Amino acid sequence: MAAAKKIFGIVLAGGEGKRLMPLTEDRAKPAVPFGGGYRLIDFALSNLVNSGLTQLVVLTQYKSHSLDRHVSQTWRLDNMLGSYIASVPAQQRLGKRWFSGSADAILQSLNLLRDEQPDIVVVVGADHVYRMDFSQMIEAHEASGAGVTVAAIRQPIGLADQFGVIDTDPERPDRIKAFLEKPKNPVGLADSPGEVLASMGNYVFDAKVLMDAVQRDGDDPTSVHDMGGSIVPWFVDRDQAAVYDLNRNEVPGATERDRYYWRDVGTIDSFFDAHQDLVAALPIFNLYNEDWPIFTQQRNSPPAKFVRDADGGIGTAIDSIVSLGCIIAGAHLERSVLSPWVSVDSGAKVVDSIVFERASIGAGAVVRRAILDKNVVVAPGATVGVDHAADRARGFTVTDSGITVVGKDARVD
Ligand code: ADQ
Repeated sequence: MAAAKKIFGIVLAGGEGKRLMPLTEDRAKPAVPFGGGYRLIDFALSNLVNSGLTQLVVLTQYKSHSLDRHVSQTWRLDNMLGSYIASVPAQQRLGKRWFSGSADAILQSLNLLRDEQPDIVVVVGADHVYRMDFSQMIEAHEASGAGVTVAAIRQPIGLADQFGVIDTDPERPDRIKAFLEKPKNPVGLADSPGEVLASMGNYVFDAKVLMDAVQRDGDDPTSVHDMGGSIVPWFVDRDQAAVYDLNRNEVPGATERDRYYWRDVGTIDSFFDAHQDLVAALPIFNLYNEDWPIFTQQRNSPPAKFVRDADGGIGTAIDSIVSLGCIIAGAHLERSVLSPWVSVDSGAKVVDSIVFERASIGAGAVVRRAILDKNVVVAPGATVGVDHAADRARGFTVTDSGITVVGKDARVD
């Protein structure tokens, strides 16, 4: 019997996440809380671990403290048979500089690959919400004979300028004929002009091929040194890039609604919308799939509690997610997601909102279409998301679509 191939996973987690400001003011994008108790990176790591990968590194750089802490406290494989998940900061191995792009991050971490000597390397981004079984993509990669395989999903053409857009040859639909990183004038798919085939930012490489590629890229002064901007196009130009459409992927327990679900939550609007996908009675993305769990830190916290207030007002929540440690006292929540240890007092209303850990919302306050970061205090009777001019005047971010974001530790009077 042939020895099993050794597979190594690299999670690219150094992105700055500028378009998620102010949520990324103090933390790397992969550490942004999501869905109550999770961090964005939990989705990538859960998918890799559920796919059977047990040697994983997380390459960090920008404001990585909270990300490092989350990875080291939560993602502990027990080192049996060499399993581990390690968070690796930019180490300046090639001179005193940070990573200049995602390919450079791998180049500067090549010692990890030299030490482990894997056969196959799976490289993934850290800031998407989805389920995917990478073992099926690895099989497809090996069958294709290509140097790299790029995971892809159809996306609306209006979003094409955020993605690598893939064109395939109808004669050989698994090969990438052309790859344009974030094109301004994209062409829609022949069978669906309103869509493009977008790279998910997840790649499978033969290890040696990846090592050669990032080294060659590092020697090229004209390169932008990132995976989508330089590495993938190099393989495409040599007819060495294959595509793996997520619609081929079968994840245990997936529902008809979420089997082809993938969201880049890189903007406040997309982050907000992805939360709305969680809260409906029939969620578009189902967190309750025990066959392909999304793992996160398990806290020693009491359950959420809903109580009457002193005047007999009833604490209620409809179409909402309420995490451990929350107390809802005579207040009403609707289509909202609360992280652990949030308190909401008498008569307050929280509608269409996302509230991070340890925020507190005082009696009679109204929070509407808003995101409140960690430790935000909304004073009794105050409002957020009700008067956008007043929100802006208080220094809060308000998006064009009318979502108000209140940064960490702020007090709202
Ligand atoms: P982007 O996400 O815009 O597009 P990039 O900024 O390179 O590309 O980020 C990719 C991943 O690498 C993210 O997880 C990010 O956190 C991480 N990263 C970025 N710079 C890094 C660095 N210096 N060190 C470590 N990690 C770093 C990419 C692809 C597109 C694809 C989209 C899908 O380039 O082709 O369509 O992802 O969202």
